[in-house]
Amino acid sequence: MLTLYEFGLSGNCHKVRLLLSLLGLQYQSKLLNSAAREHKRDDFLRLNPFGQTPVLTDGDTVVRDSQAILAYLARTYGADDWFPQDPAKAAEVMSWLSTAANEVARGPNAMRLHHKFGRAINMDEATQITAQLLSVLNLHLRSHQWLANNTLTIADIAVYPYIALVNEGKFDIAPYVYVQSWMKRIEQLAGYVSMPGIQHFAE
Ligand SMILES: N[C@@H](CCC(=O)N[C@@H](CS)C(=O)NCC(=O)O)C(=O)O
Repeated sequence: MLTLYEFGLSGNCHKVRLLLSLLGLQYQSKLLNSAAREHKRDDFLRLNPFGQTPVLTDGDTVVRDSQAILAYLARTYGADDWFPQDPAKAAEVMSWLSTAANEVARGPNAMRLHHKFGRAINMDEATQITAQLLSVLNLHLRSHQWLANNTLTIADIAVYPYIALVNEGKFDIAPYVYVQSWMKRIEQLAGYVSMPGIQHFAE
């Protein structure tokens, strides 16, 4: 049985929900109460010593970190394209997983944490990272349908949520038309699931 320990409003948790749904996998959701700091309790810290969601358990296997969970699910339950065995293709996916953990986290995720949850951040830095990230994505997606290997992979799933939530960080995505078309393609996938706050581009 797959169990996802999650926060309802977390984009990192949404990556996992989205892939679980696209793969048609059943799972049990354990919603943690962040206000009650359930993610800092001993029983949860045994699963993730960083005290962060998401965490996925699959029988005795415990996986922390959204990128690691996507990789685990893809290799365990998905077709090879999702996260290929081929080293060069895997590296291309990995490069975008790193972008999700770095630029996406320090840019659009940080801006949303500030505007939606009141987190103190360096706004100039986060805005500059977000603008550069969206420019890079827009240029890439001008000539590619998907982020890696010209096919849908976990790279798209890892980067998508905080870009789709960028309006909650008060960043204007209007100029980035190729990014919007990519988000529309993701929204139209069979099994797509949304979350509160996501801006939709598909009619
Ligand atoms: N690199 C981690 C980051 C996880 C993360 O920052 N989780 C947030 C929710 S989106 C969290 O649990 N924050 C609570 C805390 O850090 O105390 C991942 O991708 O899963």
